[in-house]
Amino acid sequence: MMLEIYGRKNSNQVINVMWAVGEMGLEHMRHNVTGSFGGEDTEAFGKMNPNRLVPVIDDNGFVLWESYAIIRYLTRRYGYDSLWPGDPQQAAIADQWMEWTNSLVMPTFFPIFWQLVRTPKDQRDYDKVAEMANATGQLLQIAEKQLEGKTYITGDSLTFGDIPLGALMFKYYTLDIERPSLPNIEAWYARLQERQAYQEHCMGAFGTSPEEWLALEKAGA
Ligand SMILES: N[C@@H](CCC(=O)N[C@@H](CS)C(=O)NCC(=O)O)C(=O)O
Repeated sequence: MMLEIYGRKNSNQVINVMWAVGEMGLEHMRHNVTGSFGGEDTEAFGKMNPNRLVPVIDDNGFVLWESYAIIRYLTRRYGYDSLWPGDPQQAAIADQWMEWTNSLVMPTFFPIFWQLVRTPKDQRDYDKVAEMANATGQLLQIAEKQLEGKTYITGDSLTFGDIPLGALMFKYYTLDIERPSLPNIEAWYARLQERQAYQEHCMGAFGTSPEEWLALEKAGA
């Protein structure tokens, strides 16, 4: 038995988990579920996750859903003293940035992705895109300050605190939106792009329309 991960690789929450798995070099098997692959309606999947959402993991019989809980579990178990800082206060700071990304950045930034990728061009609200891009830029000033003089979000090495925000940076810097100058974030993003696991899991092409998105998903992008 090995670690099994259920979720299509273009799902944002699956991307976060896969990046962590890749950084730790965990032997695993991933199964495509949801999106054009379907599979979330089966009895077996409903037993694993009654919400019928991805990601879900099965770690030798231990089943867990909710991507942040999964990342915390995997890094604490398999990445202790590296992706999961051994010092409890450092771990708490990593957790703080993960939660911050979830509670403030996701609801501000992700609607832009839905507008510019998952919504047909003639139905897009470009005023909303501009407004949310401006709000995202302001929010990122907070991470910009945190990254001053640091290599990664909590200090010298990558931790789980880098994962949710770091994974979003590929979308943030690929989408056609206005961005303020954020030198510390740009340098951090450049460092992330040098990491093999980031390239493999976070930099998948997502297209500029629902049709392109679907074609890339089917092609296994
Ligand atoms: N809070 C949950 C959210 C899970 C979620 O909404 N997953 C999405 C993909 S990112 C999903 O399964 N959507 C159904 C679908 O893609 O068909 C988590 O972080 O795991």
